[in-house]
Amino acid sequence: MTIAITAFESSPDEGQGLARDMRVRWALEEVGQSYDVRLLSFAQMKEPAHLALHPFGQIPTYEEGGLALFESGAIILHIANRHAGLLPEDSDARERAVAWIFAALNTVEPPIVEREAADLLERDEAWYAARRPLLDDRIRQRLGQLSARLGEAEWLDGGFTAGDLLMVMVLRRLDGTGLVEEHPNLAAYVARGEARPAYRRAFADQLAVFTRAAGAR
Ligand code: GTB
Repeated sequence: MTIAITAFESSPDEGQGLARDMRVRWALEEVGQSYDVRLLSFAQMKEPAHLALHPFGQIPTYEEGGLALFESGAIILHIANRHAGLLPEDSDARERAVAWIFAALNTVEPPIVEREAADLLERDEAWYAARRPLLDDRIRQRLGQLSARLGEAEWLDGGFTAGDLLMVMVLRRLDGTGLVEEHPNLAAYVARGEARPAYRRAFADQLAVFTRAAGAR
């Protein structure tokens, strides 16, 4: 069955893998599923046709036959449940991998998003300078805890899982901040994720959207 996902037609990072379709692309590459990509402008994301797929008018979405999904976590979980390669066979290990999916999205990502939002929307506020170090500290606390748990292991719980995929993607949002580099084991963990052939194919495909667009201009 053909799989179709949606992605940004143009993105602030110009295809550096930060927009959330990258997670879905990477998961599909890991399990060896081909897919089509429908590129959307910001205006198209808010039109009724897209709102029928995604109530919040965002990317990514995922369509496969009669199934339409939104929310990158739900999409990754669906792919991981349907295809071998992203969740362990053992049922307890599988549930723990799902816990890491939630940890990435619900525990580690929120303070990172909060910091990004502050930089984007609150720079001119009188309290921005005072609040910013607090936001960094909230992230540092999570990274310290994650680093302690990872230790010298390659992945968070045994072999590579969808939990690692999402955790690496979430940590990549801190590129350029130096916060991940405060923990060499976390920096090496992200580098291991980025070195996976499936990641590299997904990254190249996302980047190609923007290099093609630049070439056409
Ligand atoms: N919880 C949802 C999910 O996980 O799927 C969040 C989806 C979401 O935030 N989508 C963003 C979006 O569609 C794109 S990924 N935004 C448009 C809108 O809300 O109108 C967020 C993102 C985009 C670009 C960068 N970047 O260029 O650095 C980083 C992150």
